[in-house]
Amino acid sequence: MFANKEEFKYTFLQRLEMVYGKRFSESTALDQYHTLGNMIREHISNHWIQTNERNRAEHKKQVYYLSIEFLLGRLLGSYLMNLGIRDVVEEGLKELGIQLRDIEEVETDAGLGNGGLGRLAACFLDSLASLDLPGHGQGIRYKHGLFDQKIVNGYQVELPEQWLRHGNVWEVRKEDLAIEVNFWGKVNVYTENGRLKFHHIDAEKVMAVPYDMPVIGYDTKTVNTLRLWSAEPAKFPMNKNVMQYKRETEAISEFLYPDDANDEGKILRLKQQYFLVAASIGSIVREYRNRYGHLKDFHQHVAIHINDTHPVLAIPELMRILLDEEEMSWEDAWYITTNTISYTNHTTLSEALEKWPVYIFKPLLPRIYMIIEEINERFCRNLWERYPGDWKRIEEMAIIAHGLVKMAHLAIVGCHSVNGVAKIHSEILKHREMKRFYEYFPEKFNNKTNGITHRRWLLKANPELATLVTEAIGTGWIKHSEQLIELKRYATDASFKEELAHVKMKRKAILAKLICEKTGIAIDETSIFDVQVKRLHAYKRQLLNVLHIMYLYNRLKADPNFTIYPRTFIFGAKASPGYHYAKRIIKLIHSLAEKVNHDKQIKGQLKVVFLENYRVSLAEKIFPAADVSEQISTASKEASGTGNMKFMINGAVTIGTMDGANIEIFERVGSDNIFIFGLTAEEVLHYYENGGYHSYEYYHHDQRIQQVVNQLVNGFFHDAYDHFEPIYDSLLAQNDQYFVLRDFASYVEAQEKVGTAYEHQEKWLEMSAINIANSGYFSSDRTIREYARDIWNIHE
Ligand code: 26Y
Repeated sequence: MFANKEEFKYTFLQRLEMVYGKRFSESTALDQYHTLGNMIREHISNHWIQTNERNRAEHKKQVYYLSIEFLLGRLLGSYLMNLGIRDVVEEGLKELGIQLRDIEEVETDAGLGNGGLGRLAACFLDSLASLDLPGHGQGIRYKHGLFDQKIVNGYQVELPEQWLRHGNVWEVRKEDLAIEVNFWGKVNVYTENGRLKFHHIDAEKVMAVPYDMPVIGYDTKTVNTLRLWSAEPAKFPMNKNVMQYKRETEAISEFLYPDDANDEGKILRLKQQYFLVAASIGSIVREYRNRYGHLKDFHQHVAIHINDTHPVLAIPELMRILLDEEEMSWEDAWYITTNTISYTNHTTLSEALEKWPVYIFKPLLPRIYMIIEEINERFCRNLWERYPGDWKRIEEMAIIAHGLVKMAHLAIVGCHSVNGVAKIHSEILKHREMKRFYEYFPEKFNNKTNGITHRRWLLKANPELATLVTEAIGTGWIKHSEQLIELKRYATDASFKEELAHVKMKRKAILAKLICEKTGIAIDETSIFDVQVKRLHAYKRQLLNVLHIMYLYNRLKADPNFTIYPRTFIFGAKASPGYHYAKRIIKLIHSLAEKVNHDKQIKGQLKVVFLENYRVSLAEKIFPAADVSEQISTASKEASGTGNMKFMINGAVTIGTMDGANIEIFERVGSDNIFIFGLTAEEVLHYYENGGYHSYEYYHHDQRIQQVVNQLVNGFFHDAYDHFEPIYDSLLAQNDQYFVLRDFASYVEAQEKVGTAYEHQEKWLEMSAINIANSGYFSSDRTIREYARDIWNIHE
């Protein structure tokens, strides 16, 4: 179709005029974007159909990845790259007088997620398709993705995100494949031919309408599917109040993470979860029945993966279909269900472990609740046999206890595989958080260290560096990321390092320009770009970073002879709307920036920048420009982290704790090429178990700490003098749950080492090159191969 740029130009112009009824000269960037998008969709439609036909004909086992989040970002650039037509298109457009980059910029991010878990799902889709594996995503087509963040006077303001405002060129609505989902009502139980029957009556029906998006792999004909479900009123609603019914129905796919502070919000979240699951399983089963007629060997041809516990109702939903529709025995249904479904845990934080009150659950999903009760009873009976008389243990492990349904327990009991996302995380699950379950089901537990698609995060995001890499080691790394290790021998090659420095400078200049445009802050392009971008959360300790900057500032002010290598501290973070503490940290960063950036006395040695509305497309501009990657979570708290990998592959050096995947980065690059500080996970957990840390002592004994902590409340930040009291209290009155003060001295020391190391450019560039060389392991291709082999049992 686009054999050469002449052909491309011809088709492009013809399509544009045909669809928009205007001359090219009158067209907008948005028209051009839509035209390109439509051309790509047509271009791949044959491969999309063929992929589905091949899957059917070859009876290949299919994987479905169920996730409440898919943080896709922009798709145009990534699809052009994966199809290998970027150059043709770029050159063709140039001859028409337009820049491909400008067209790319009008695409709104598909921001259907809030952080690592959602971006991981998106990276996995790319790897599945690129490895020619039959793996598809299923999620919710939220009308509004994660809120748009505006900063007003230093405070975060949330605006509804509107990614569908101009339509979505990548999707195909498939109304004929809609699935009916049932809520509320009651269950009639009766006997028929000696079998118990369950009849769900008076249910409120909701239509789940699928929108399919193609997932185009790199340099392959495989086109998988991401199916996103939209909630619509049923054709013939039985409800009295039709308007209210319509509103309530559409609310299901309106927002990602509606506020769940009250019961109404909780009901809506649980509705979303069941909606996703019932629609996904419903469509998988329907397709399967069409092909095989019955569900007896379902687990041999289908694998369903649940991304955290949010889609865990897949377990009782599949049971419901096998029991009530297929009329299987409990034992057969259970065997098929547990052998089909597998589960990844992404956190050990107790506030993120989902527990639903029975009083909400039972009326909303009456039949599903009955099935969970039965699963729980059978499980508890087994526990009783194994641990007779051990009430405490059984109570601890039960799926329903004290009026709550524990979703993680349901996941472990109902899946054949449970995995953590980094070595240390999986160990913590086995030996602490899920210890009892590991004792009972040791064979289920395994680790799959996270990865990122190196194609988006290096090849697409940083073409300058990608070209340099290719010049050194050829193009093999694009499909085989492990080949990046061949860069190791260039780590001491002077001309390679010179090029590397050049590329980094170029990317820093691009980011500096963007920062200036967005914030008005002029930054020194030769300063160290020290970056912390991630969700805002106490455990991620943006506060530790801030306190260190305050300390540097104080020192520069107090001692005119003290100098540092100039540094620009760059932040990007959204705070979840109800998380007031996190929002205060955002304000704190802004207040600090205000003070530091305008202080002539420190002679531009320090700058603080907050980039608003951090999201995938912005991330792609930040990672390539970073010198230092801040991965400073309280050890044991960050399950893995994946930003750390995106920095590493772009040649940034990590300053971090021994937490999550940092540990595996450390193991690969060695202690000379990473800056590690702070308590270990063992030490942190020991403190938690023995209550041994007293933050006040650290405050009392360390003048530097005392000064910066006092400055939170003593009028130092005069624009918000009483706004930071809760932060002050978290550090002292609440005894610093995240060990910020405990790790402060060690962090300062590590930061000093960073500054010194950077001054030795030759050595620094060597560190940078070694980081890139060792990043191949952290490709999601590797991760997906492991899932495919160990958990899903699927093959190309
Ligand atoms: C439902 C609600 C309580 C909830 C909403 C979102 C619970 C969890 C989440 C999201 C969690 C998340 O993004 N976790 C991150 O997953 C990444 C991918 O595995 C990890 O790298 C990262 O450490 C972890 O915080």
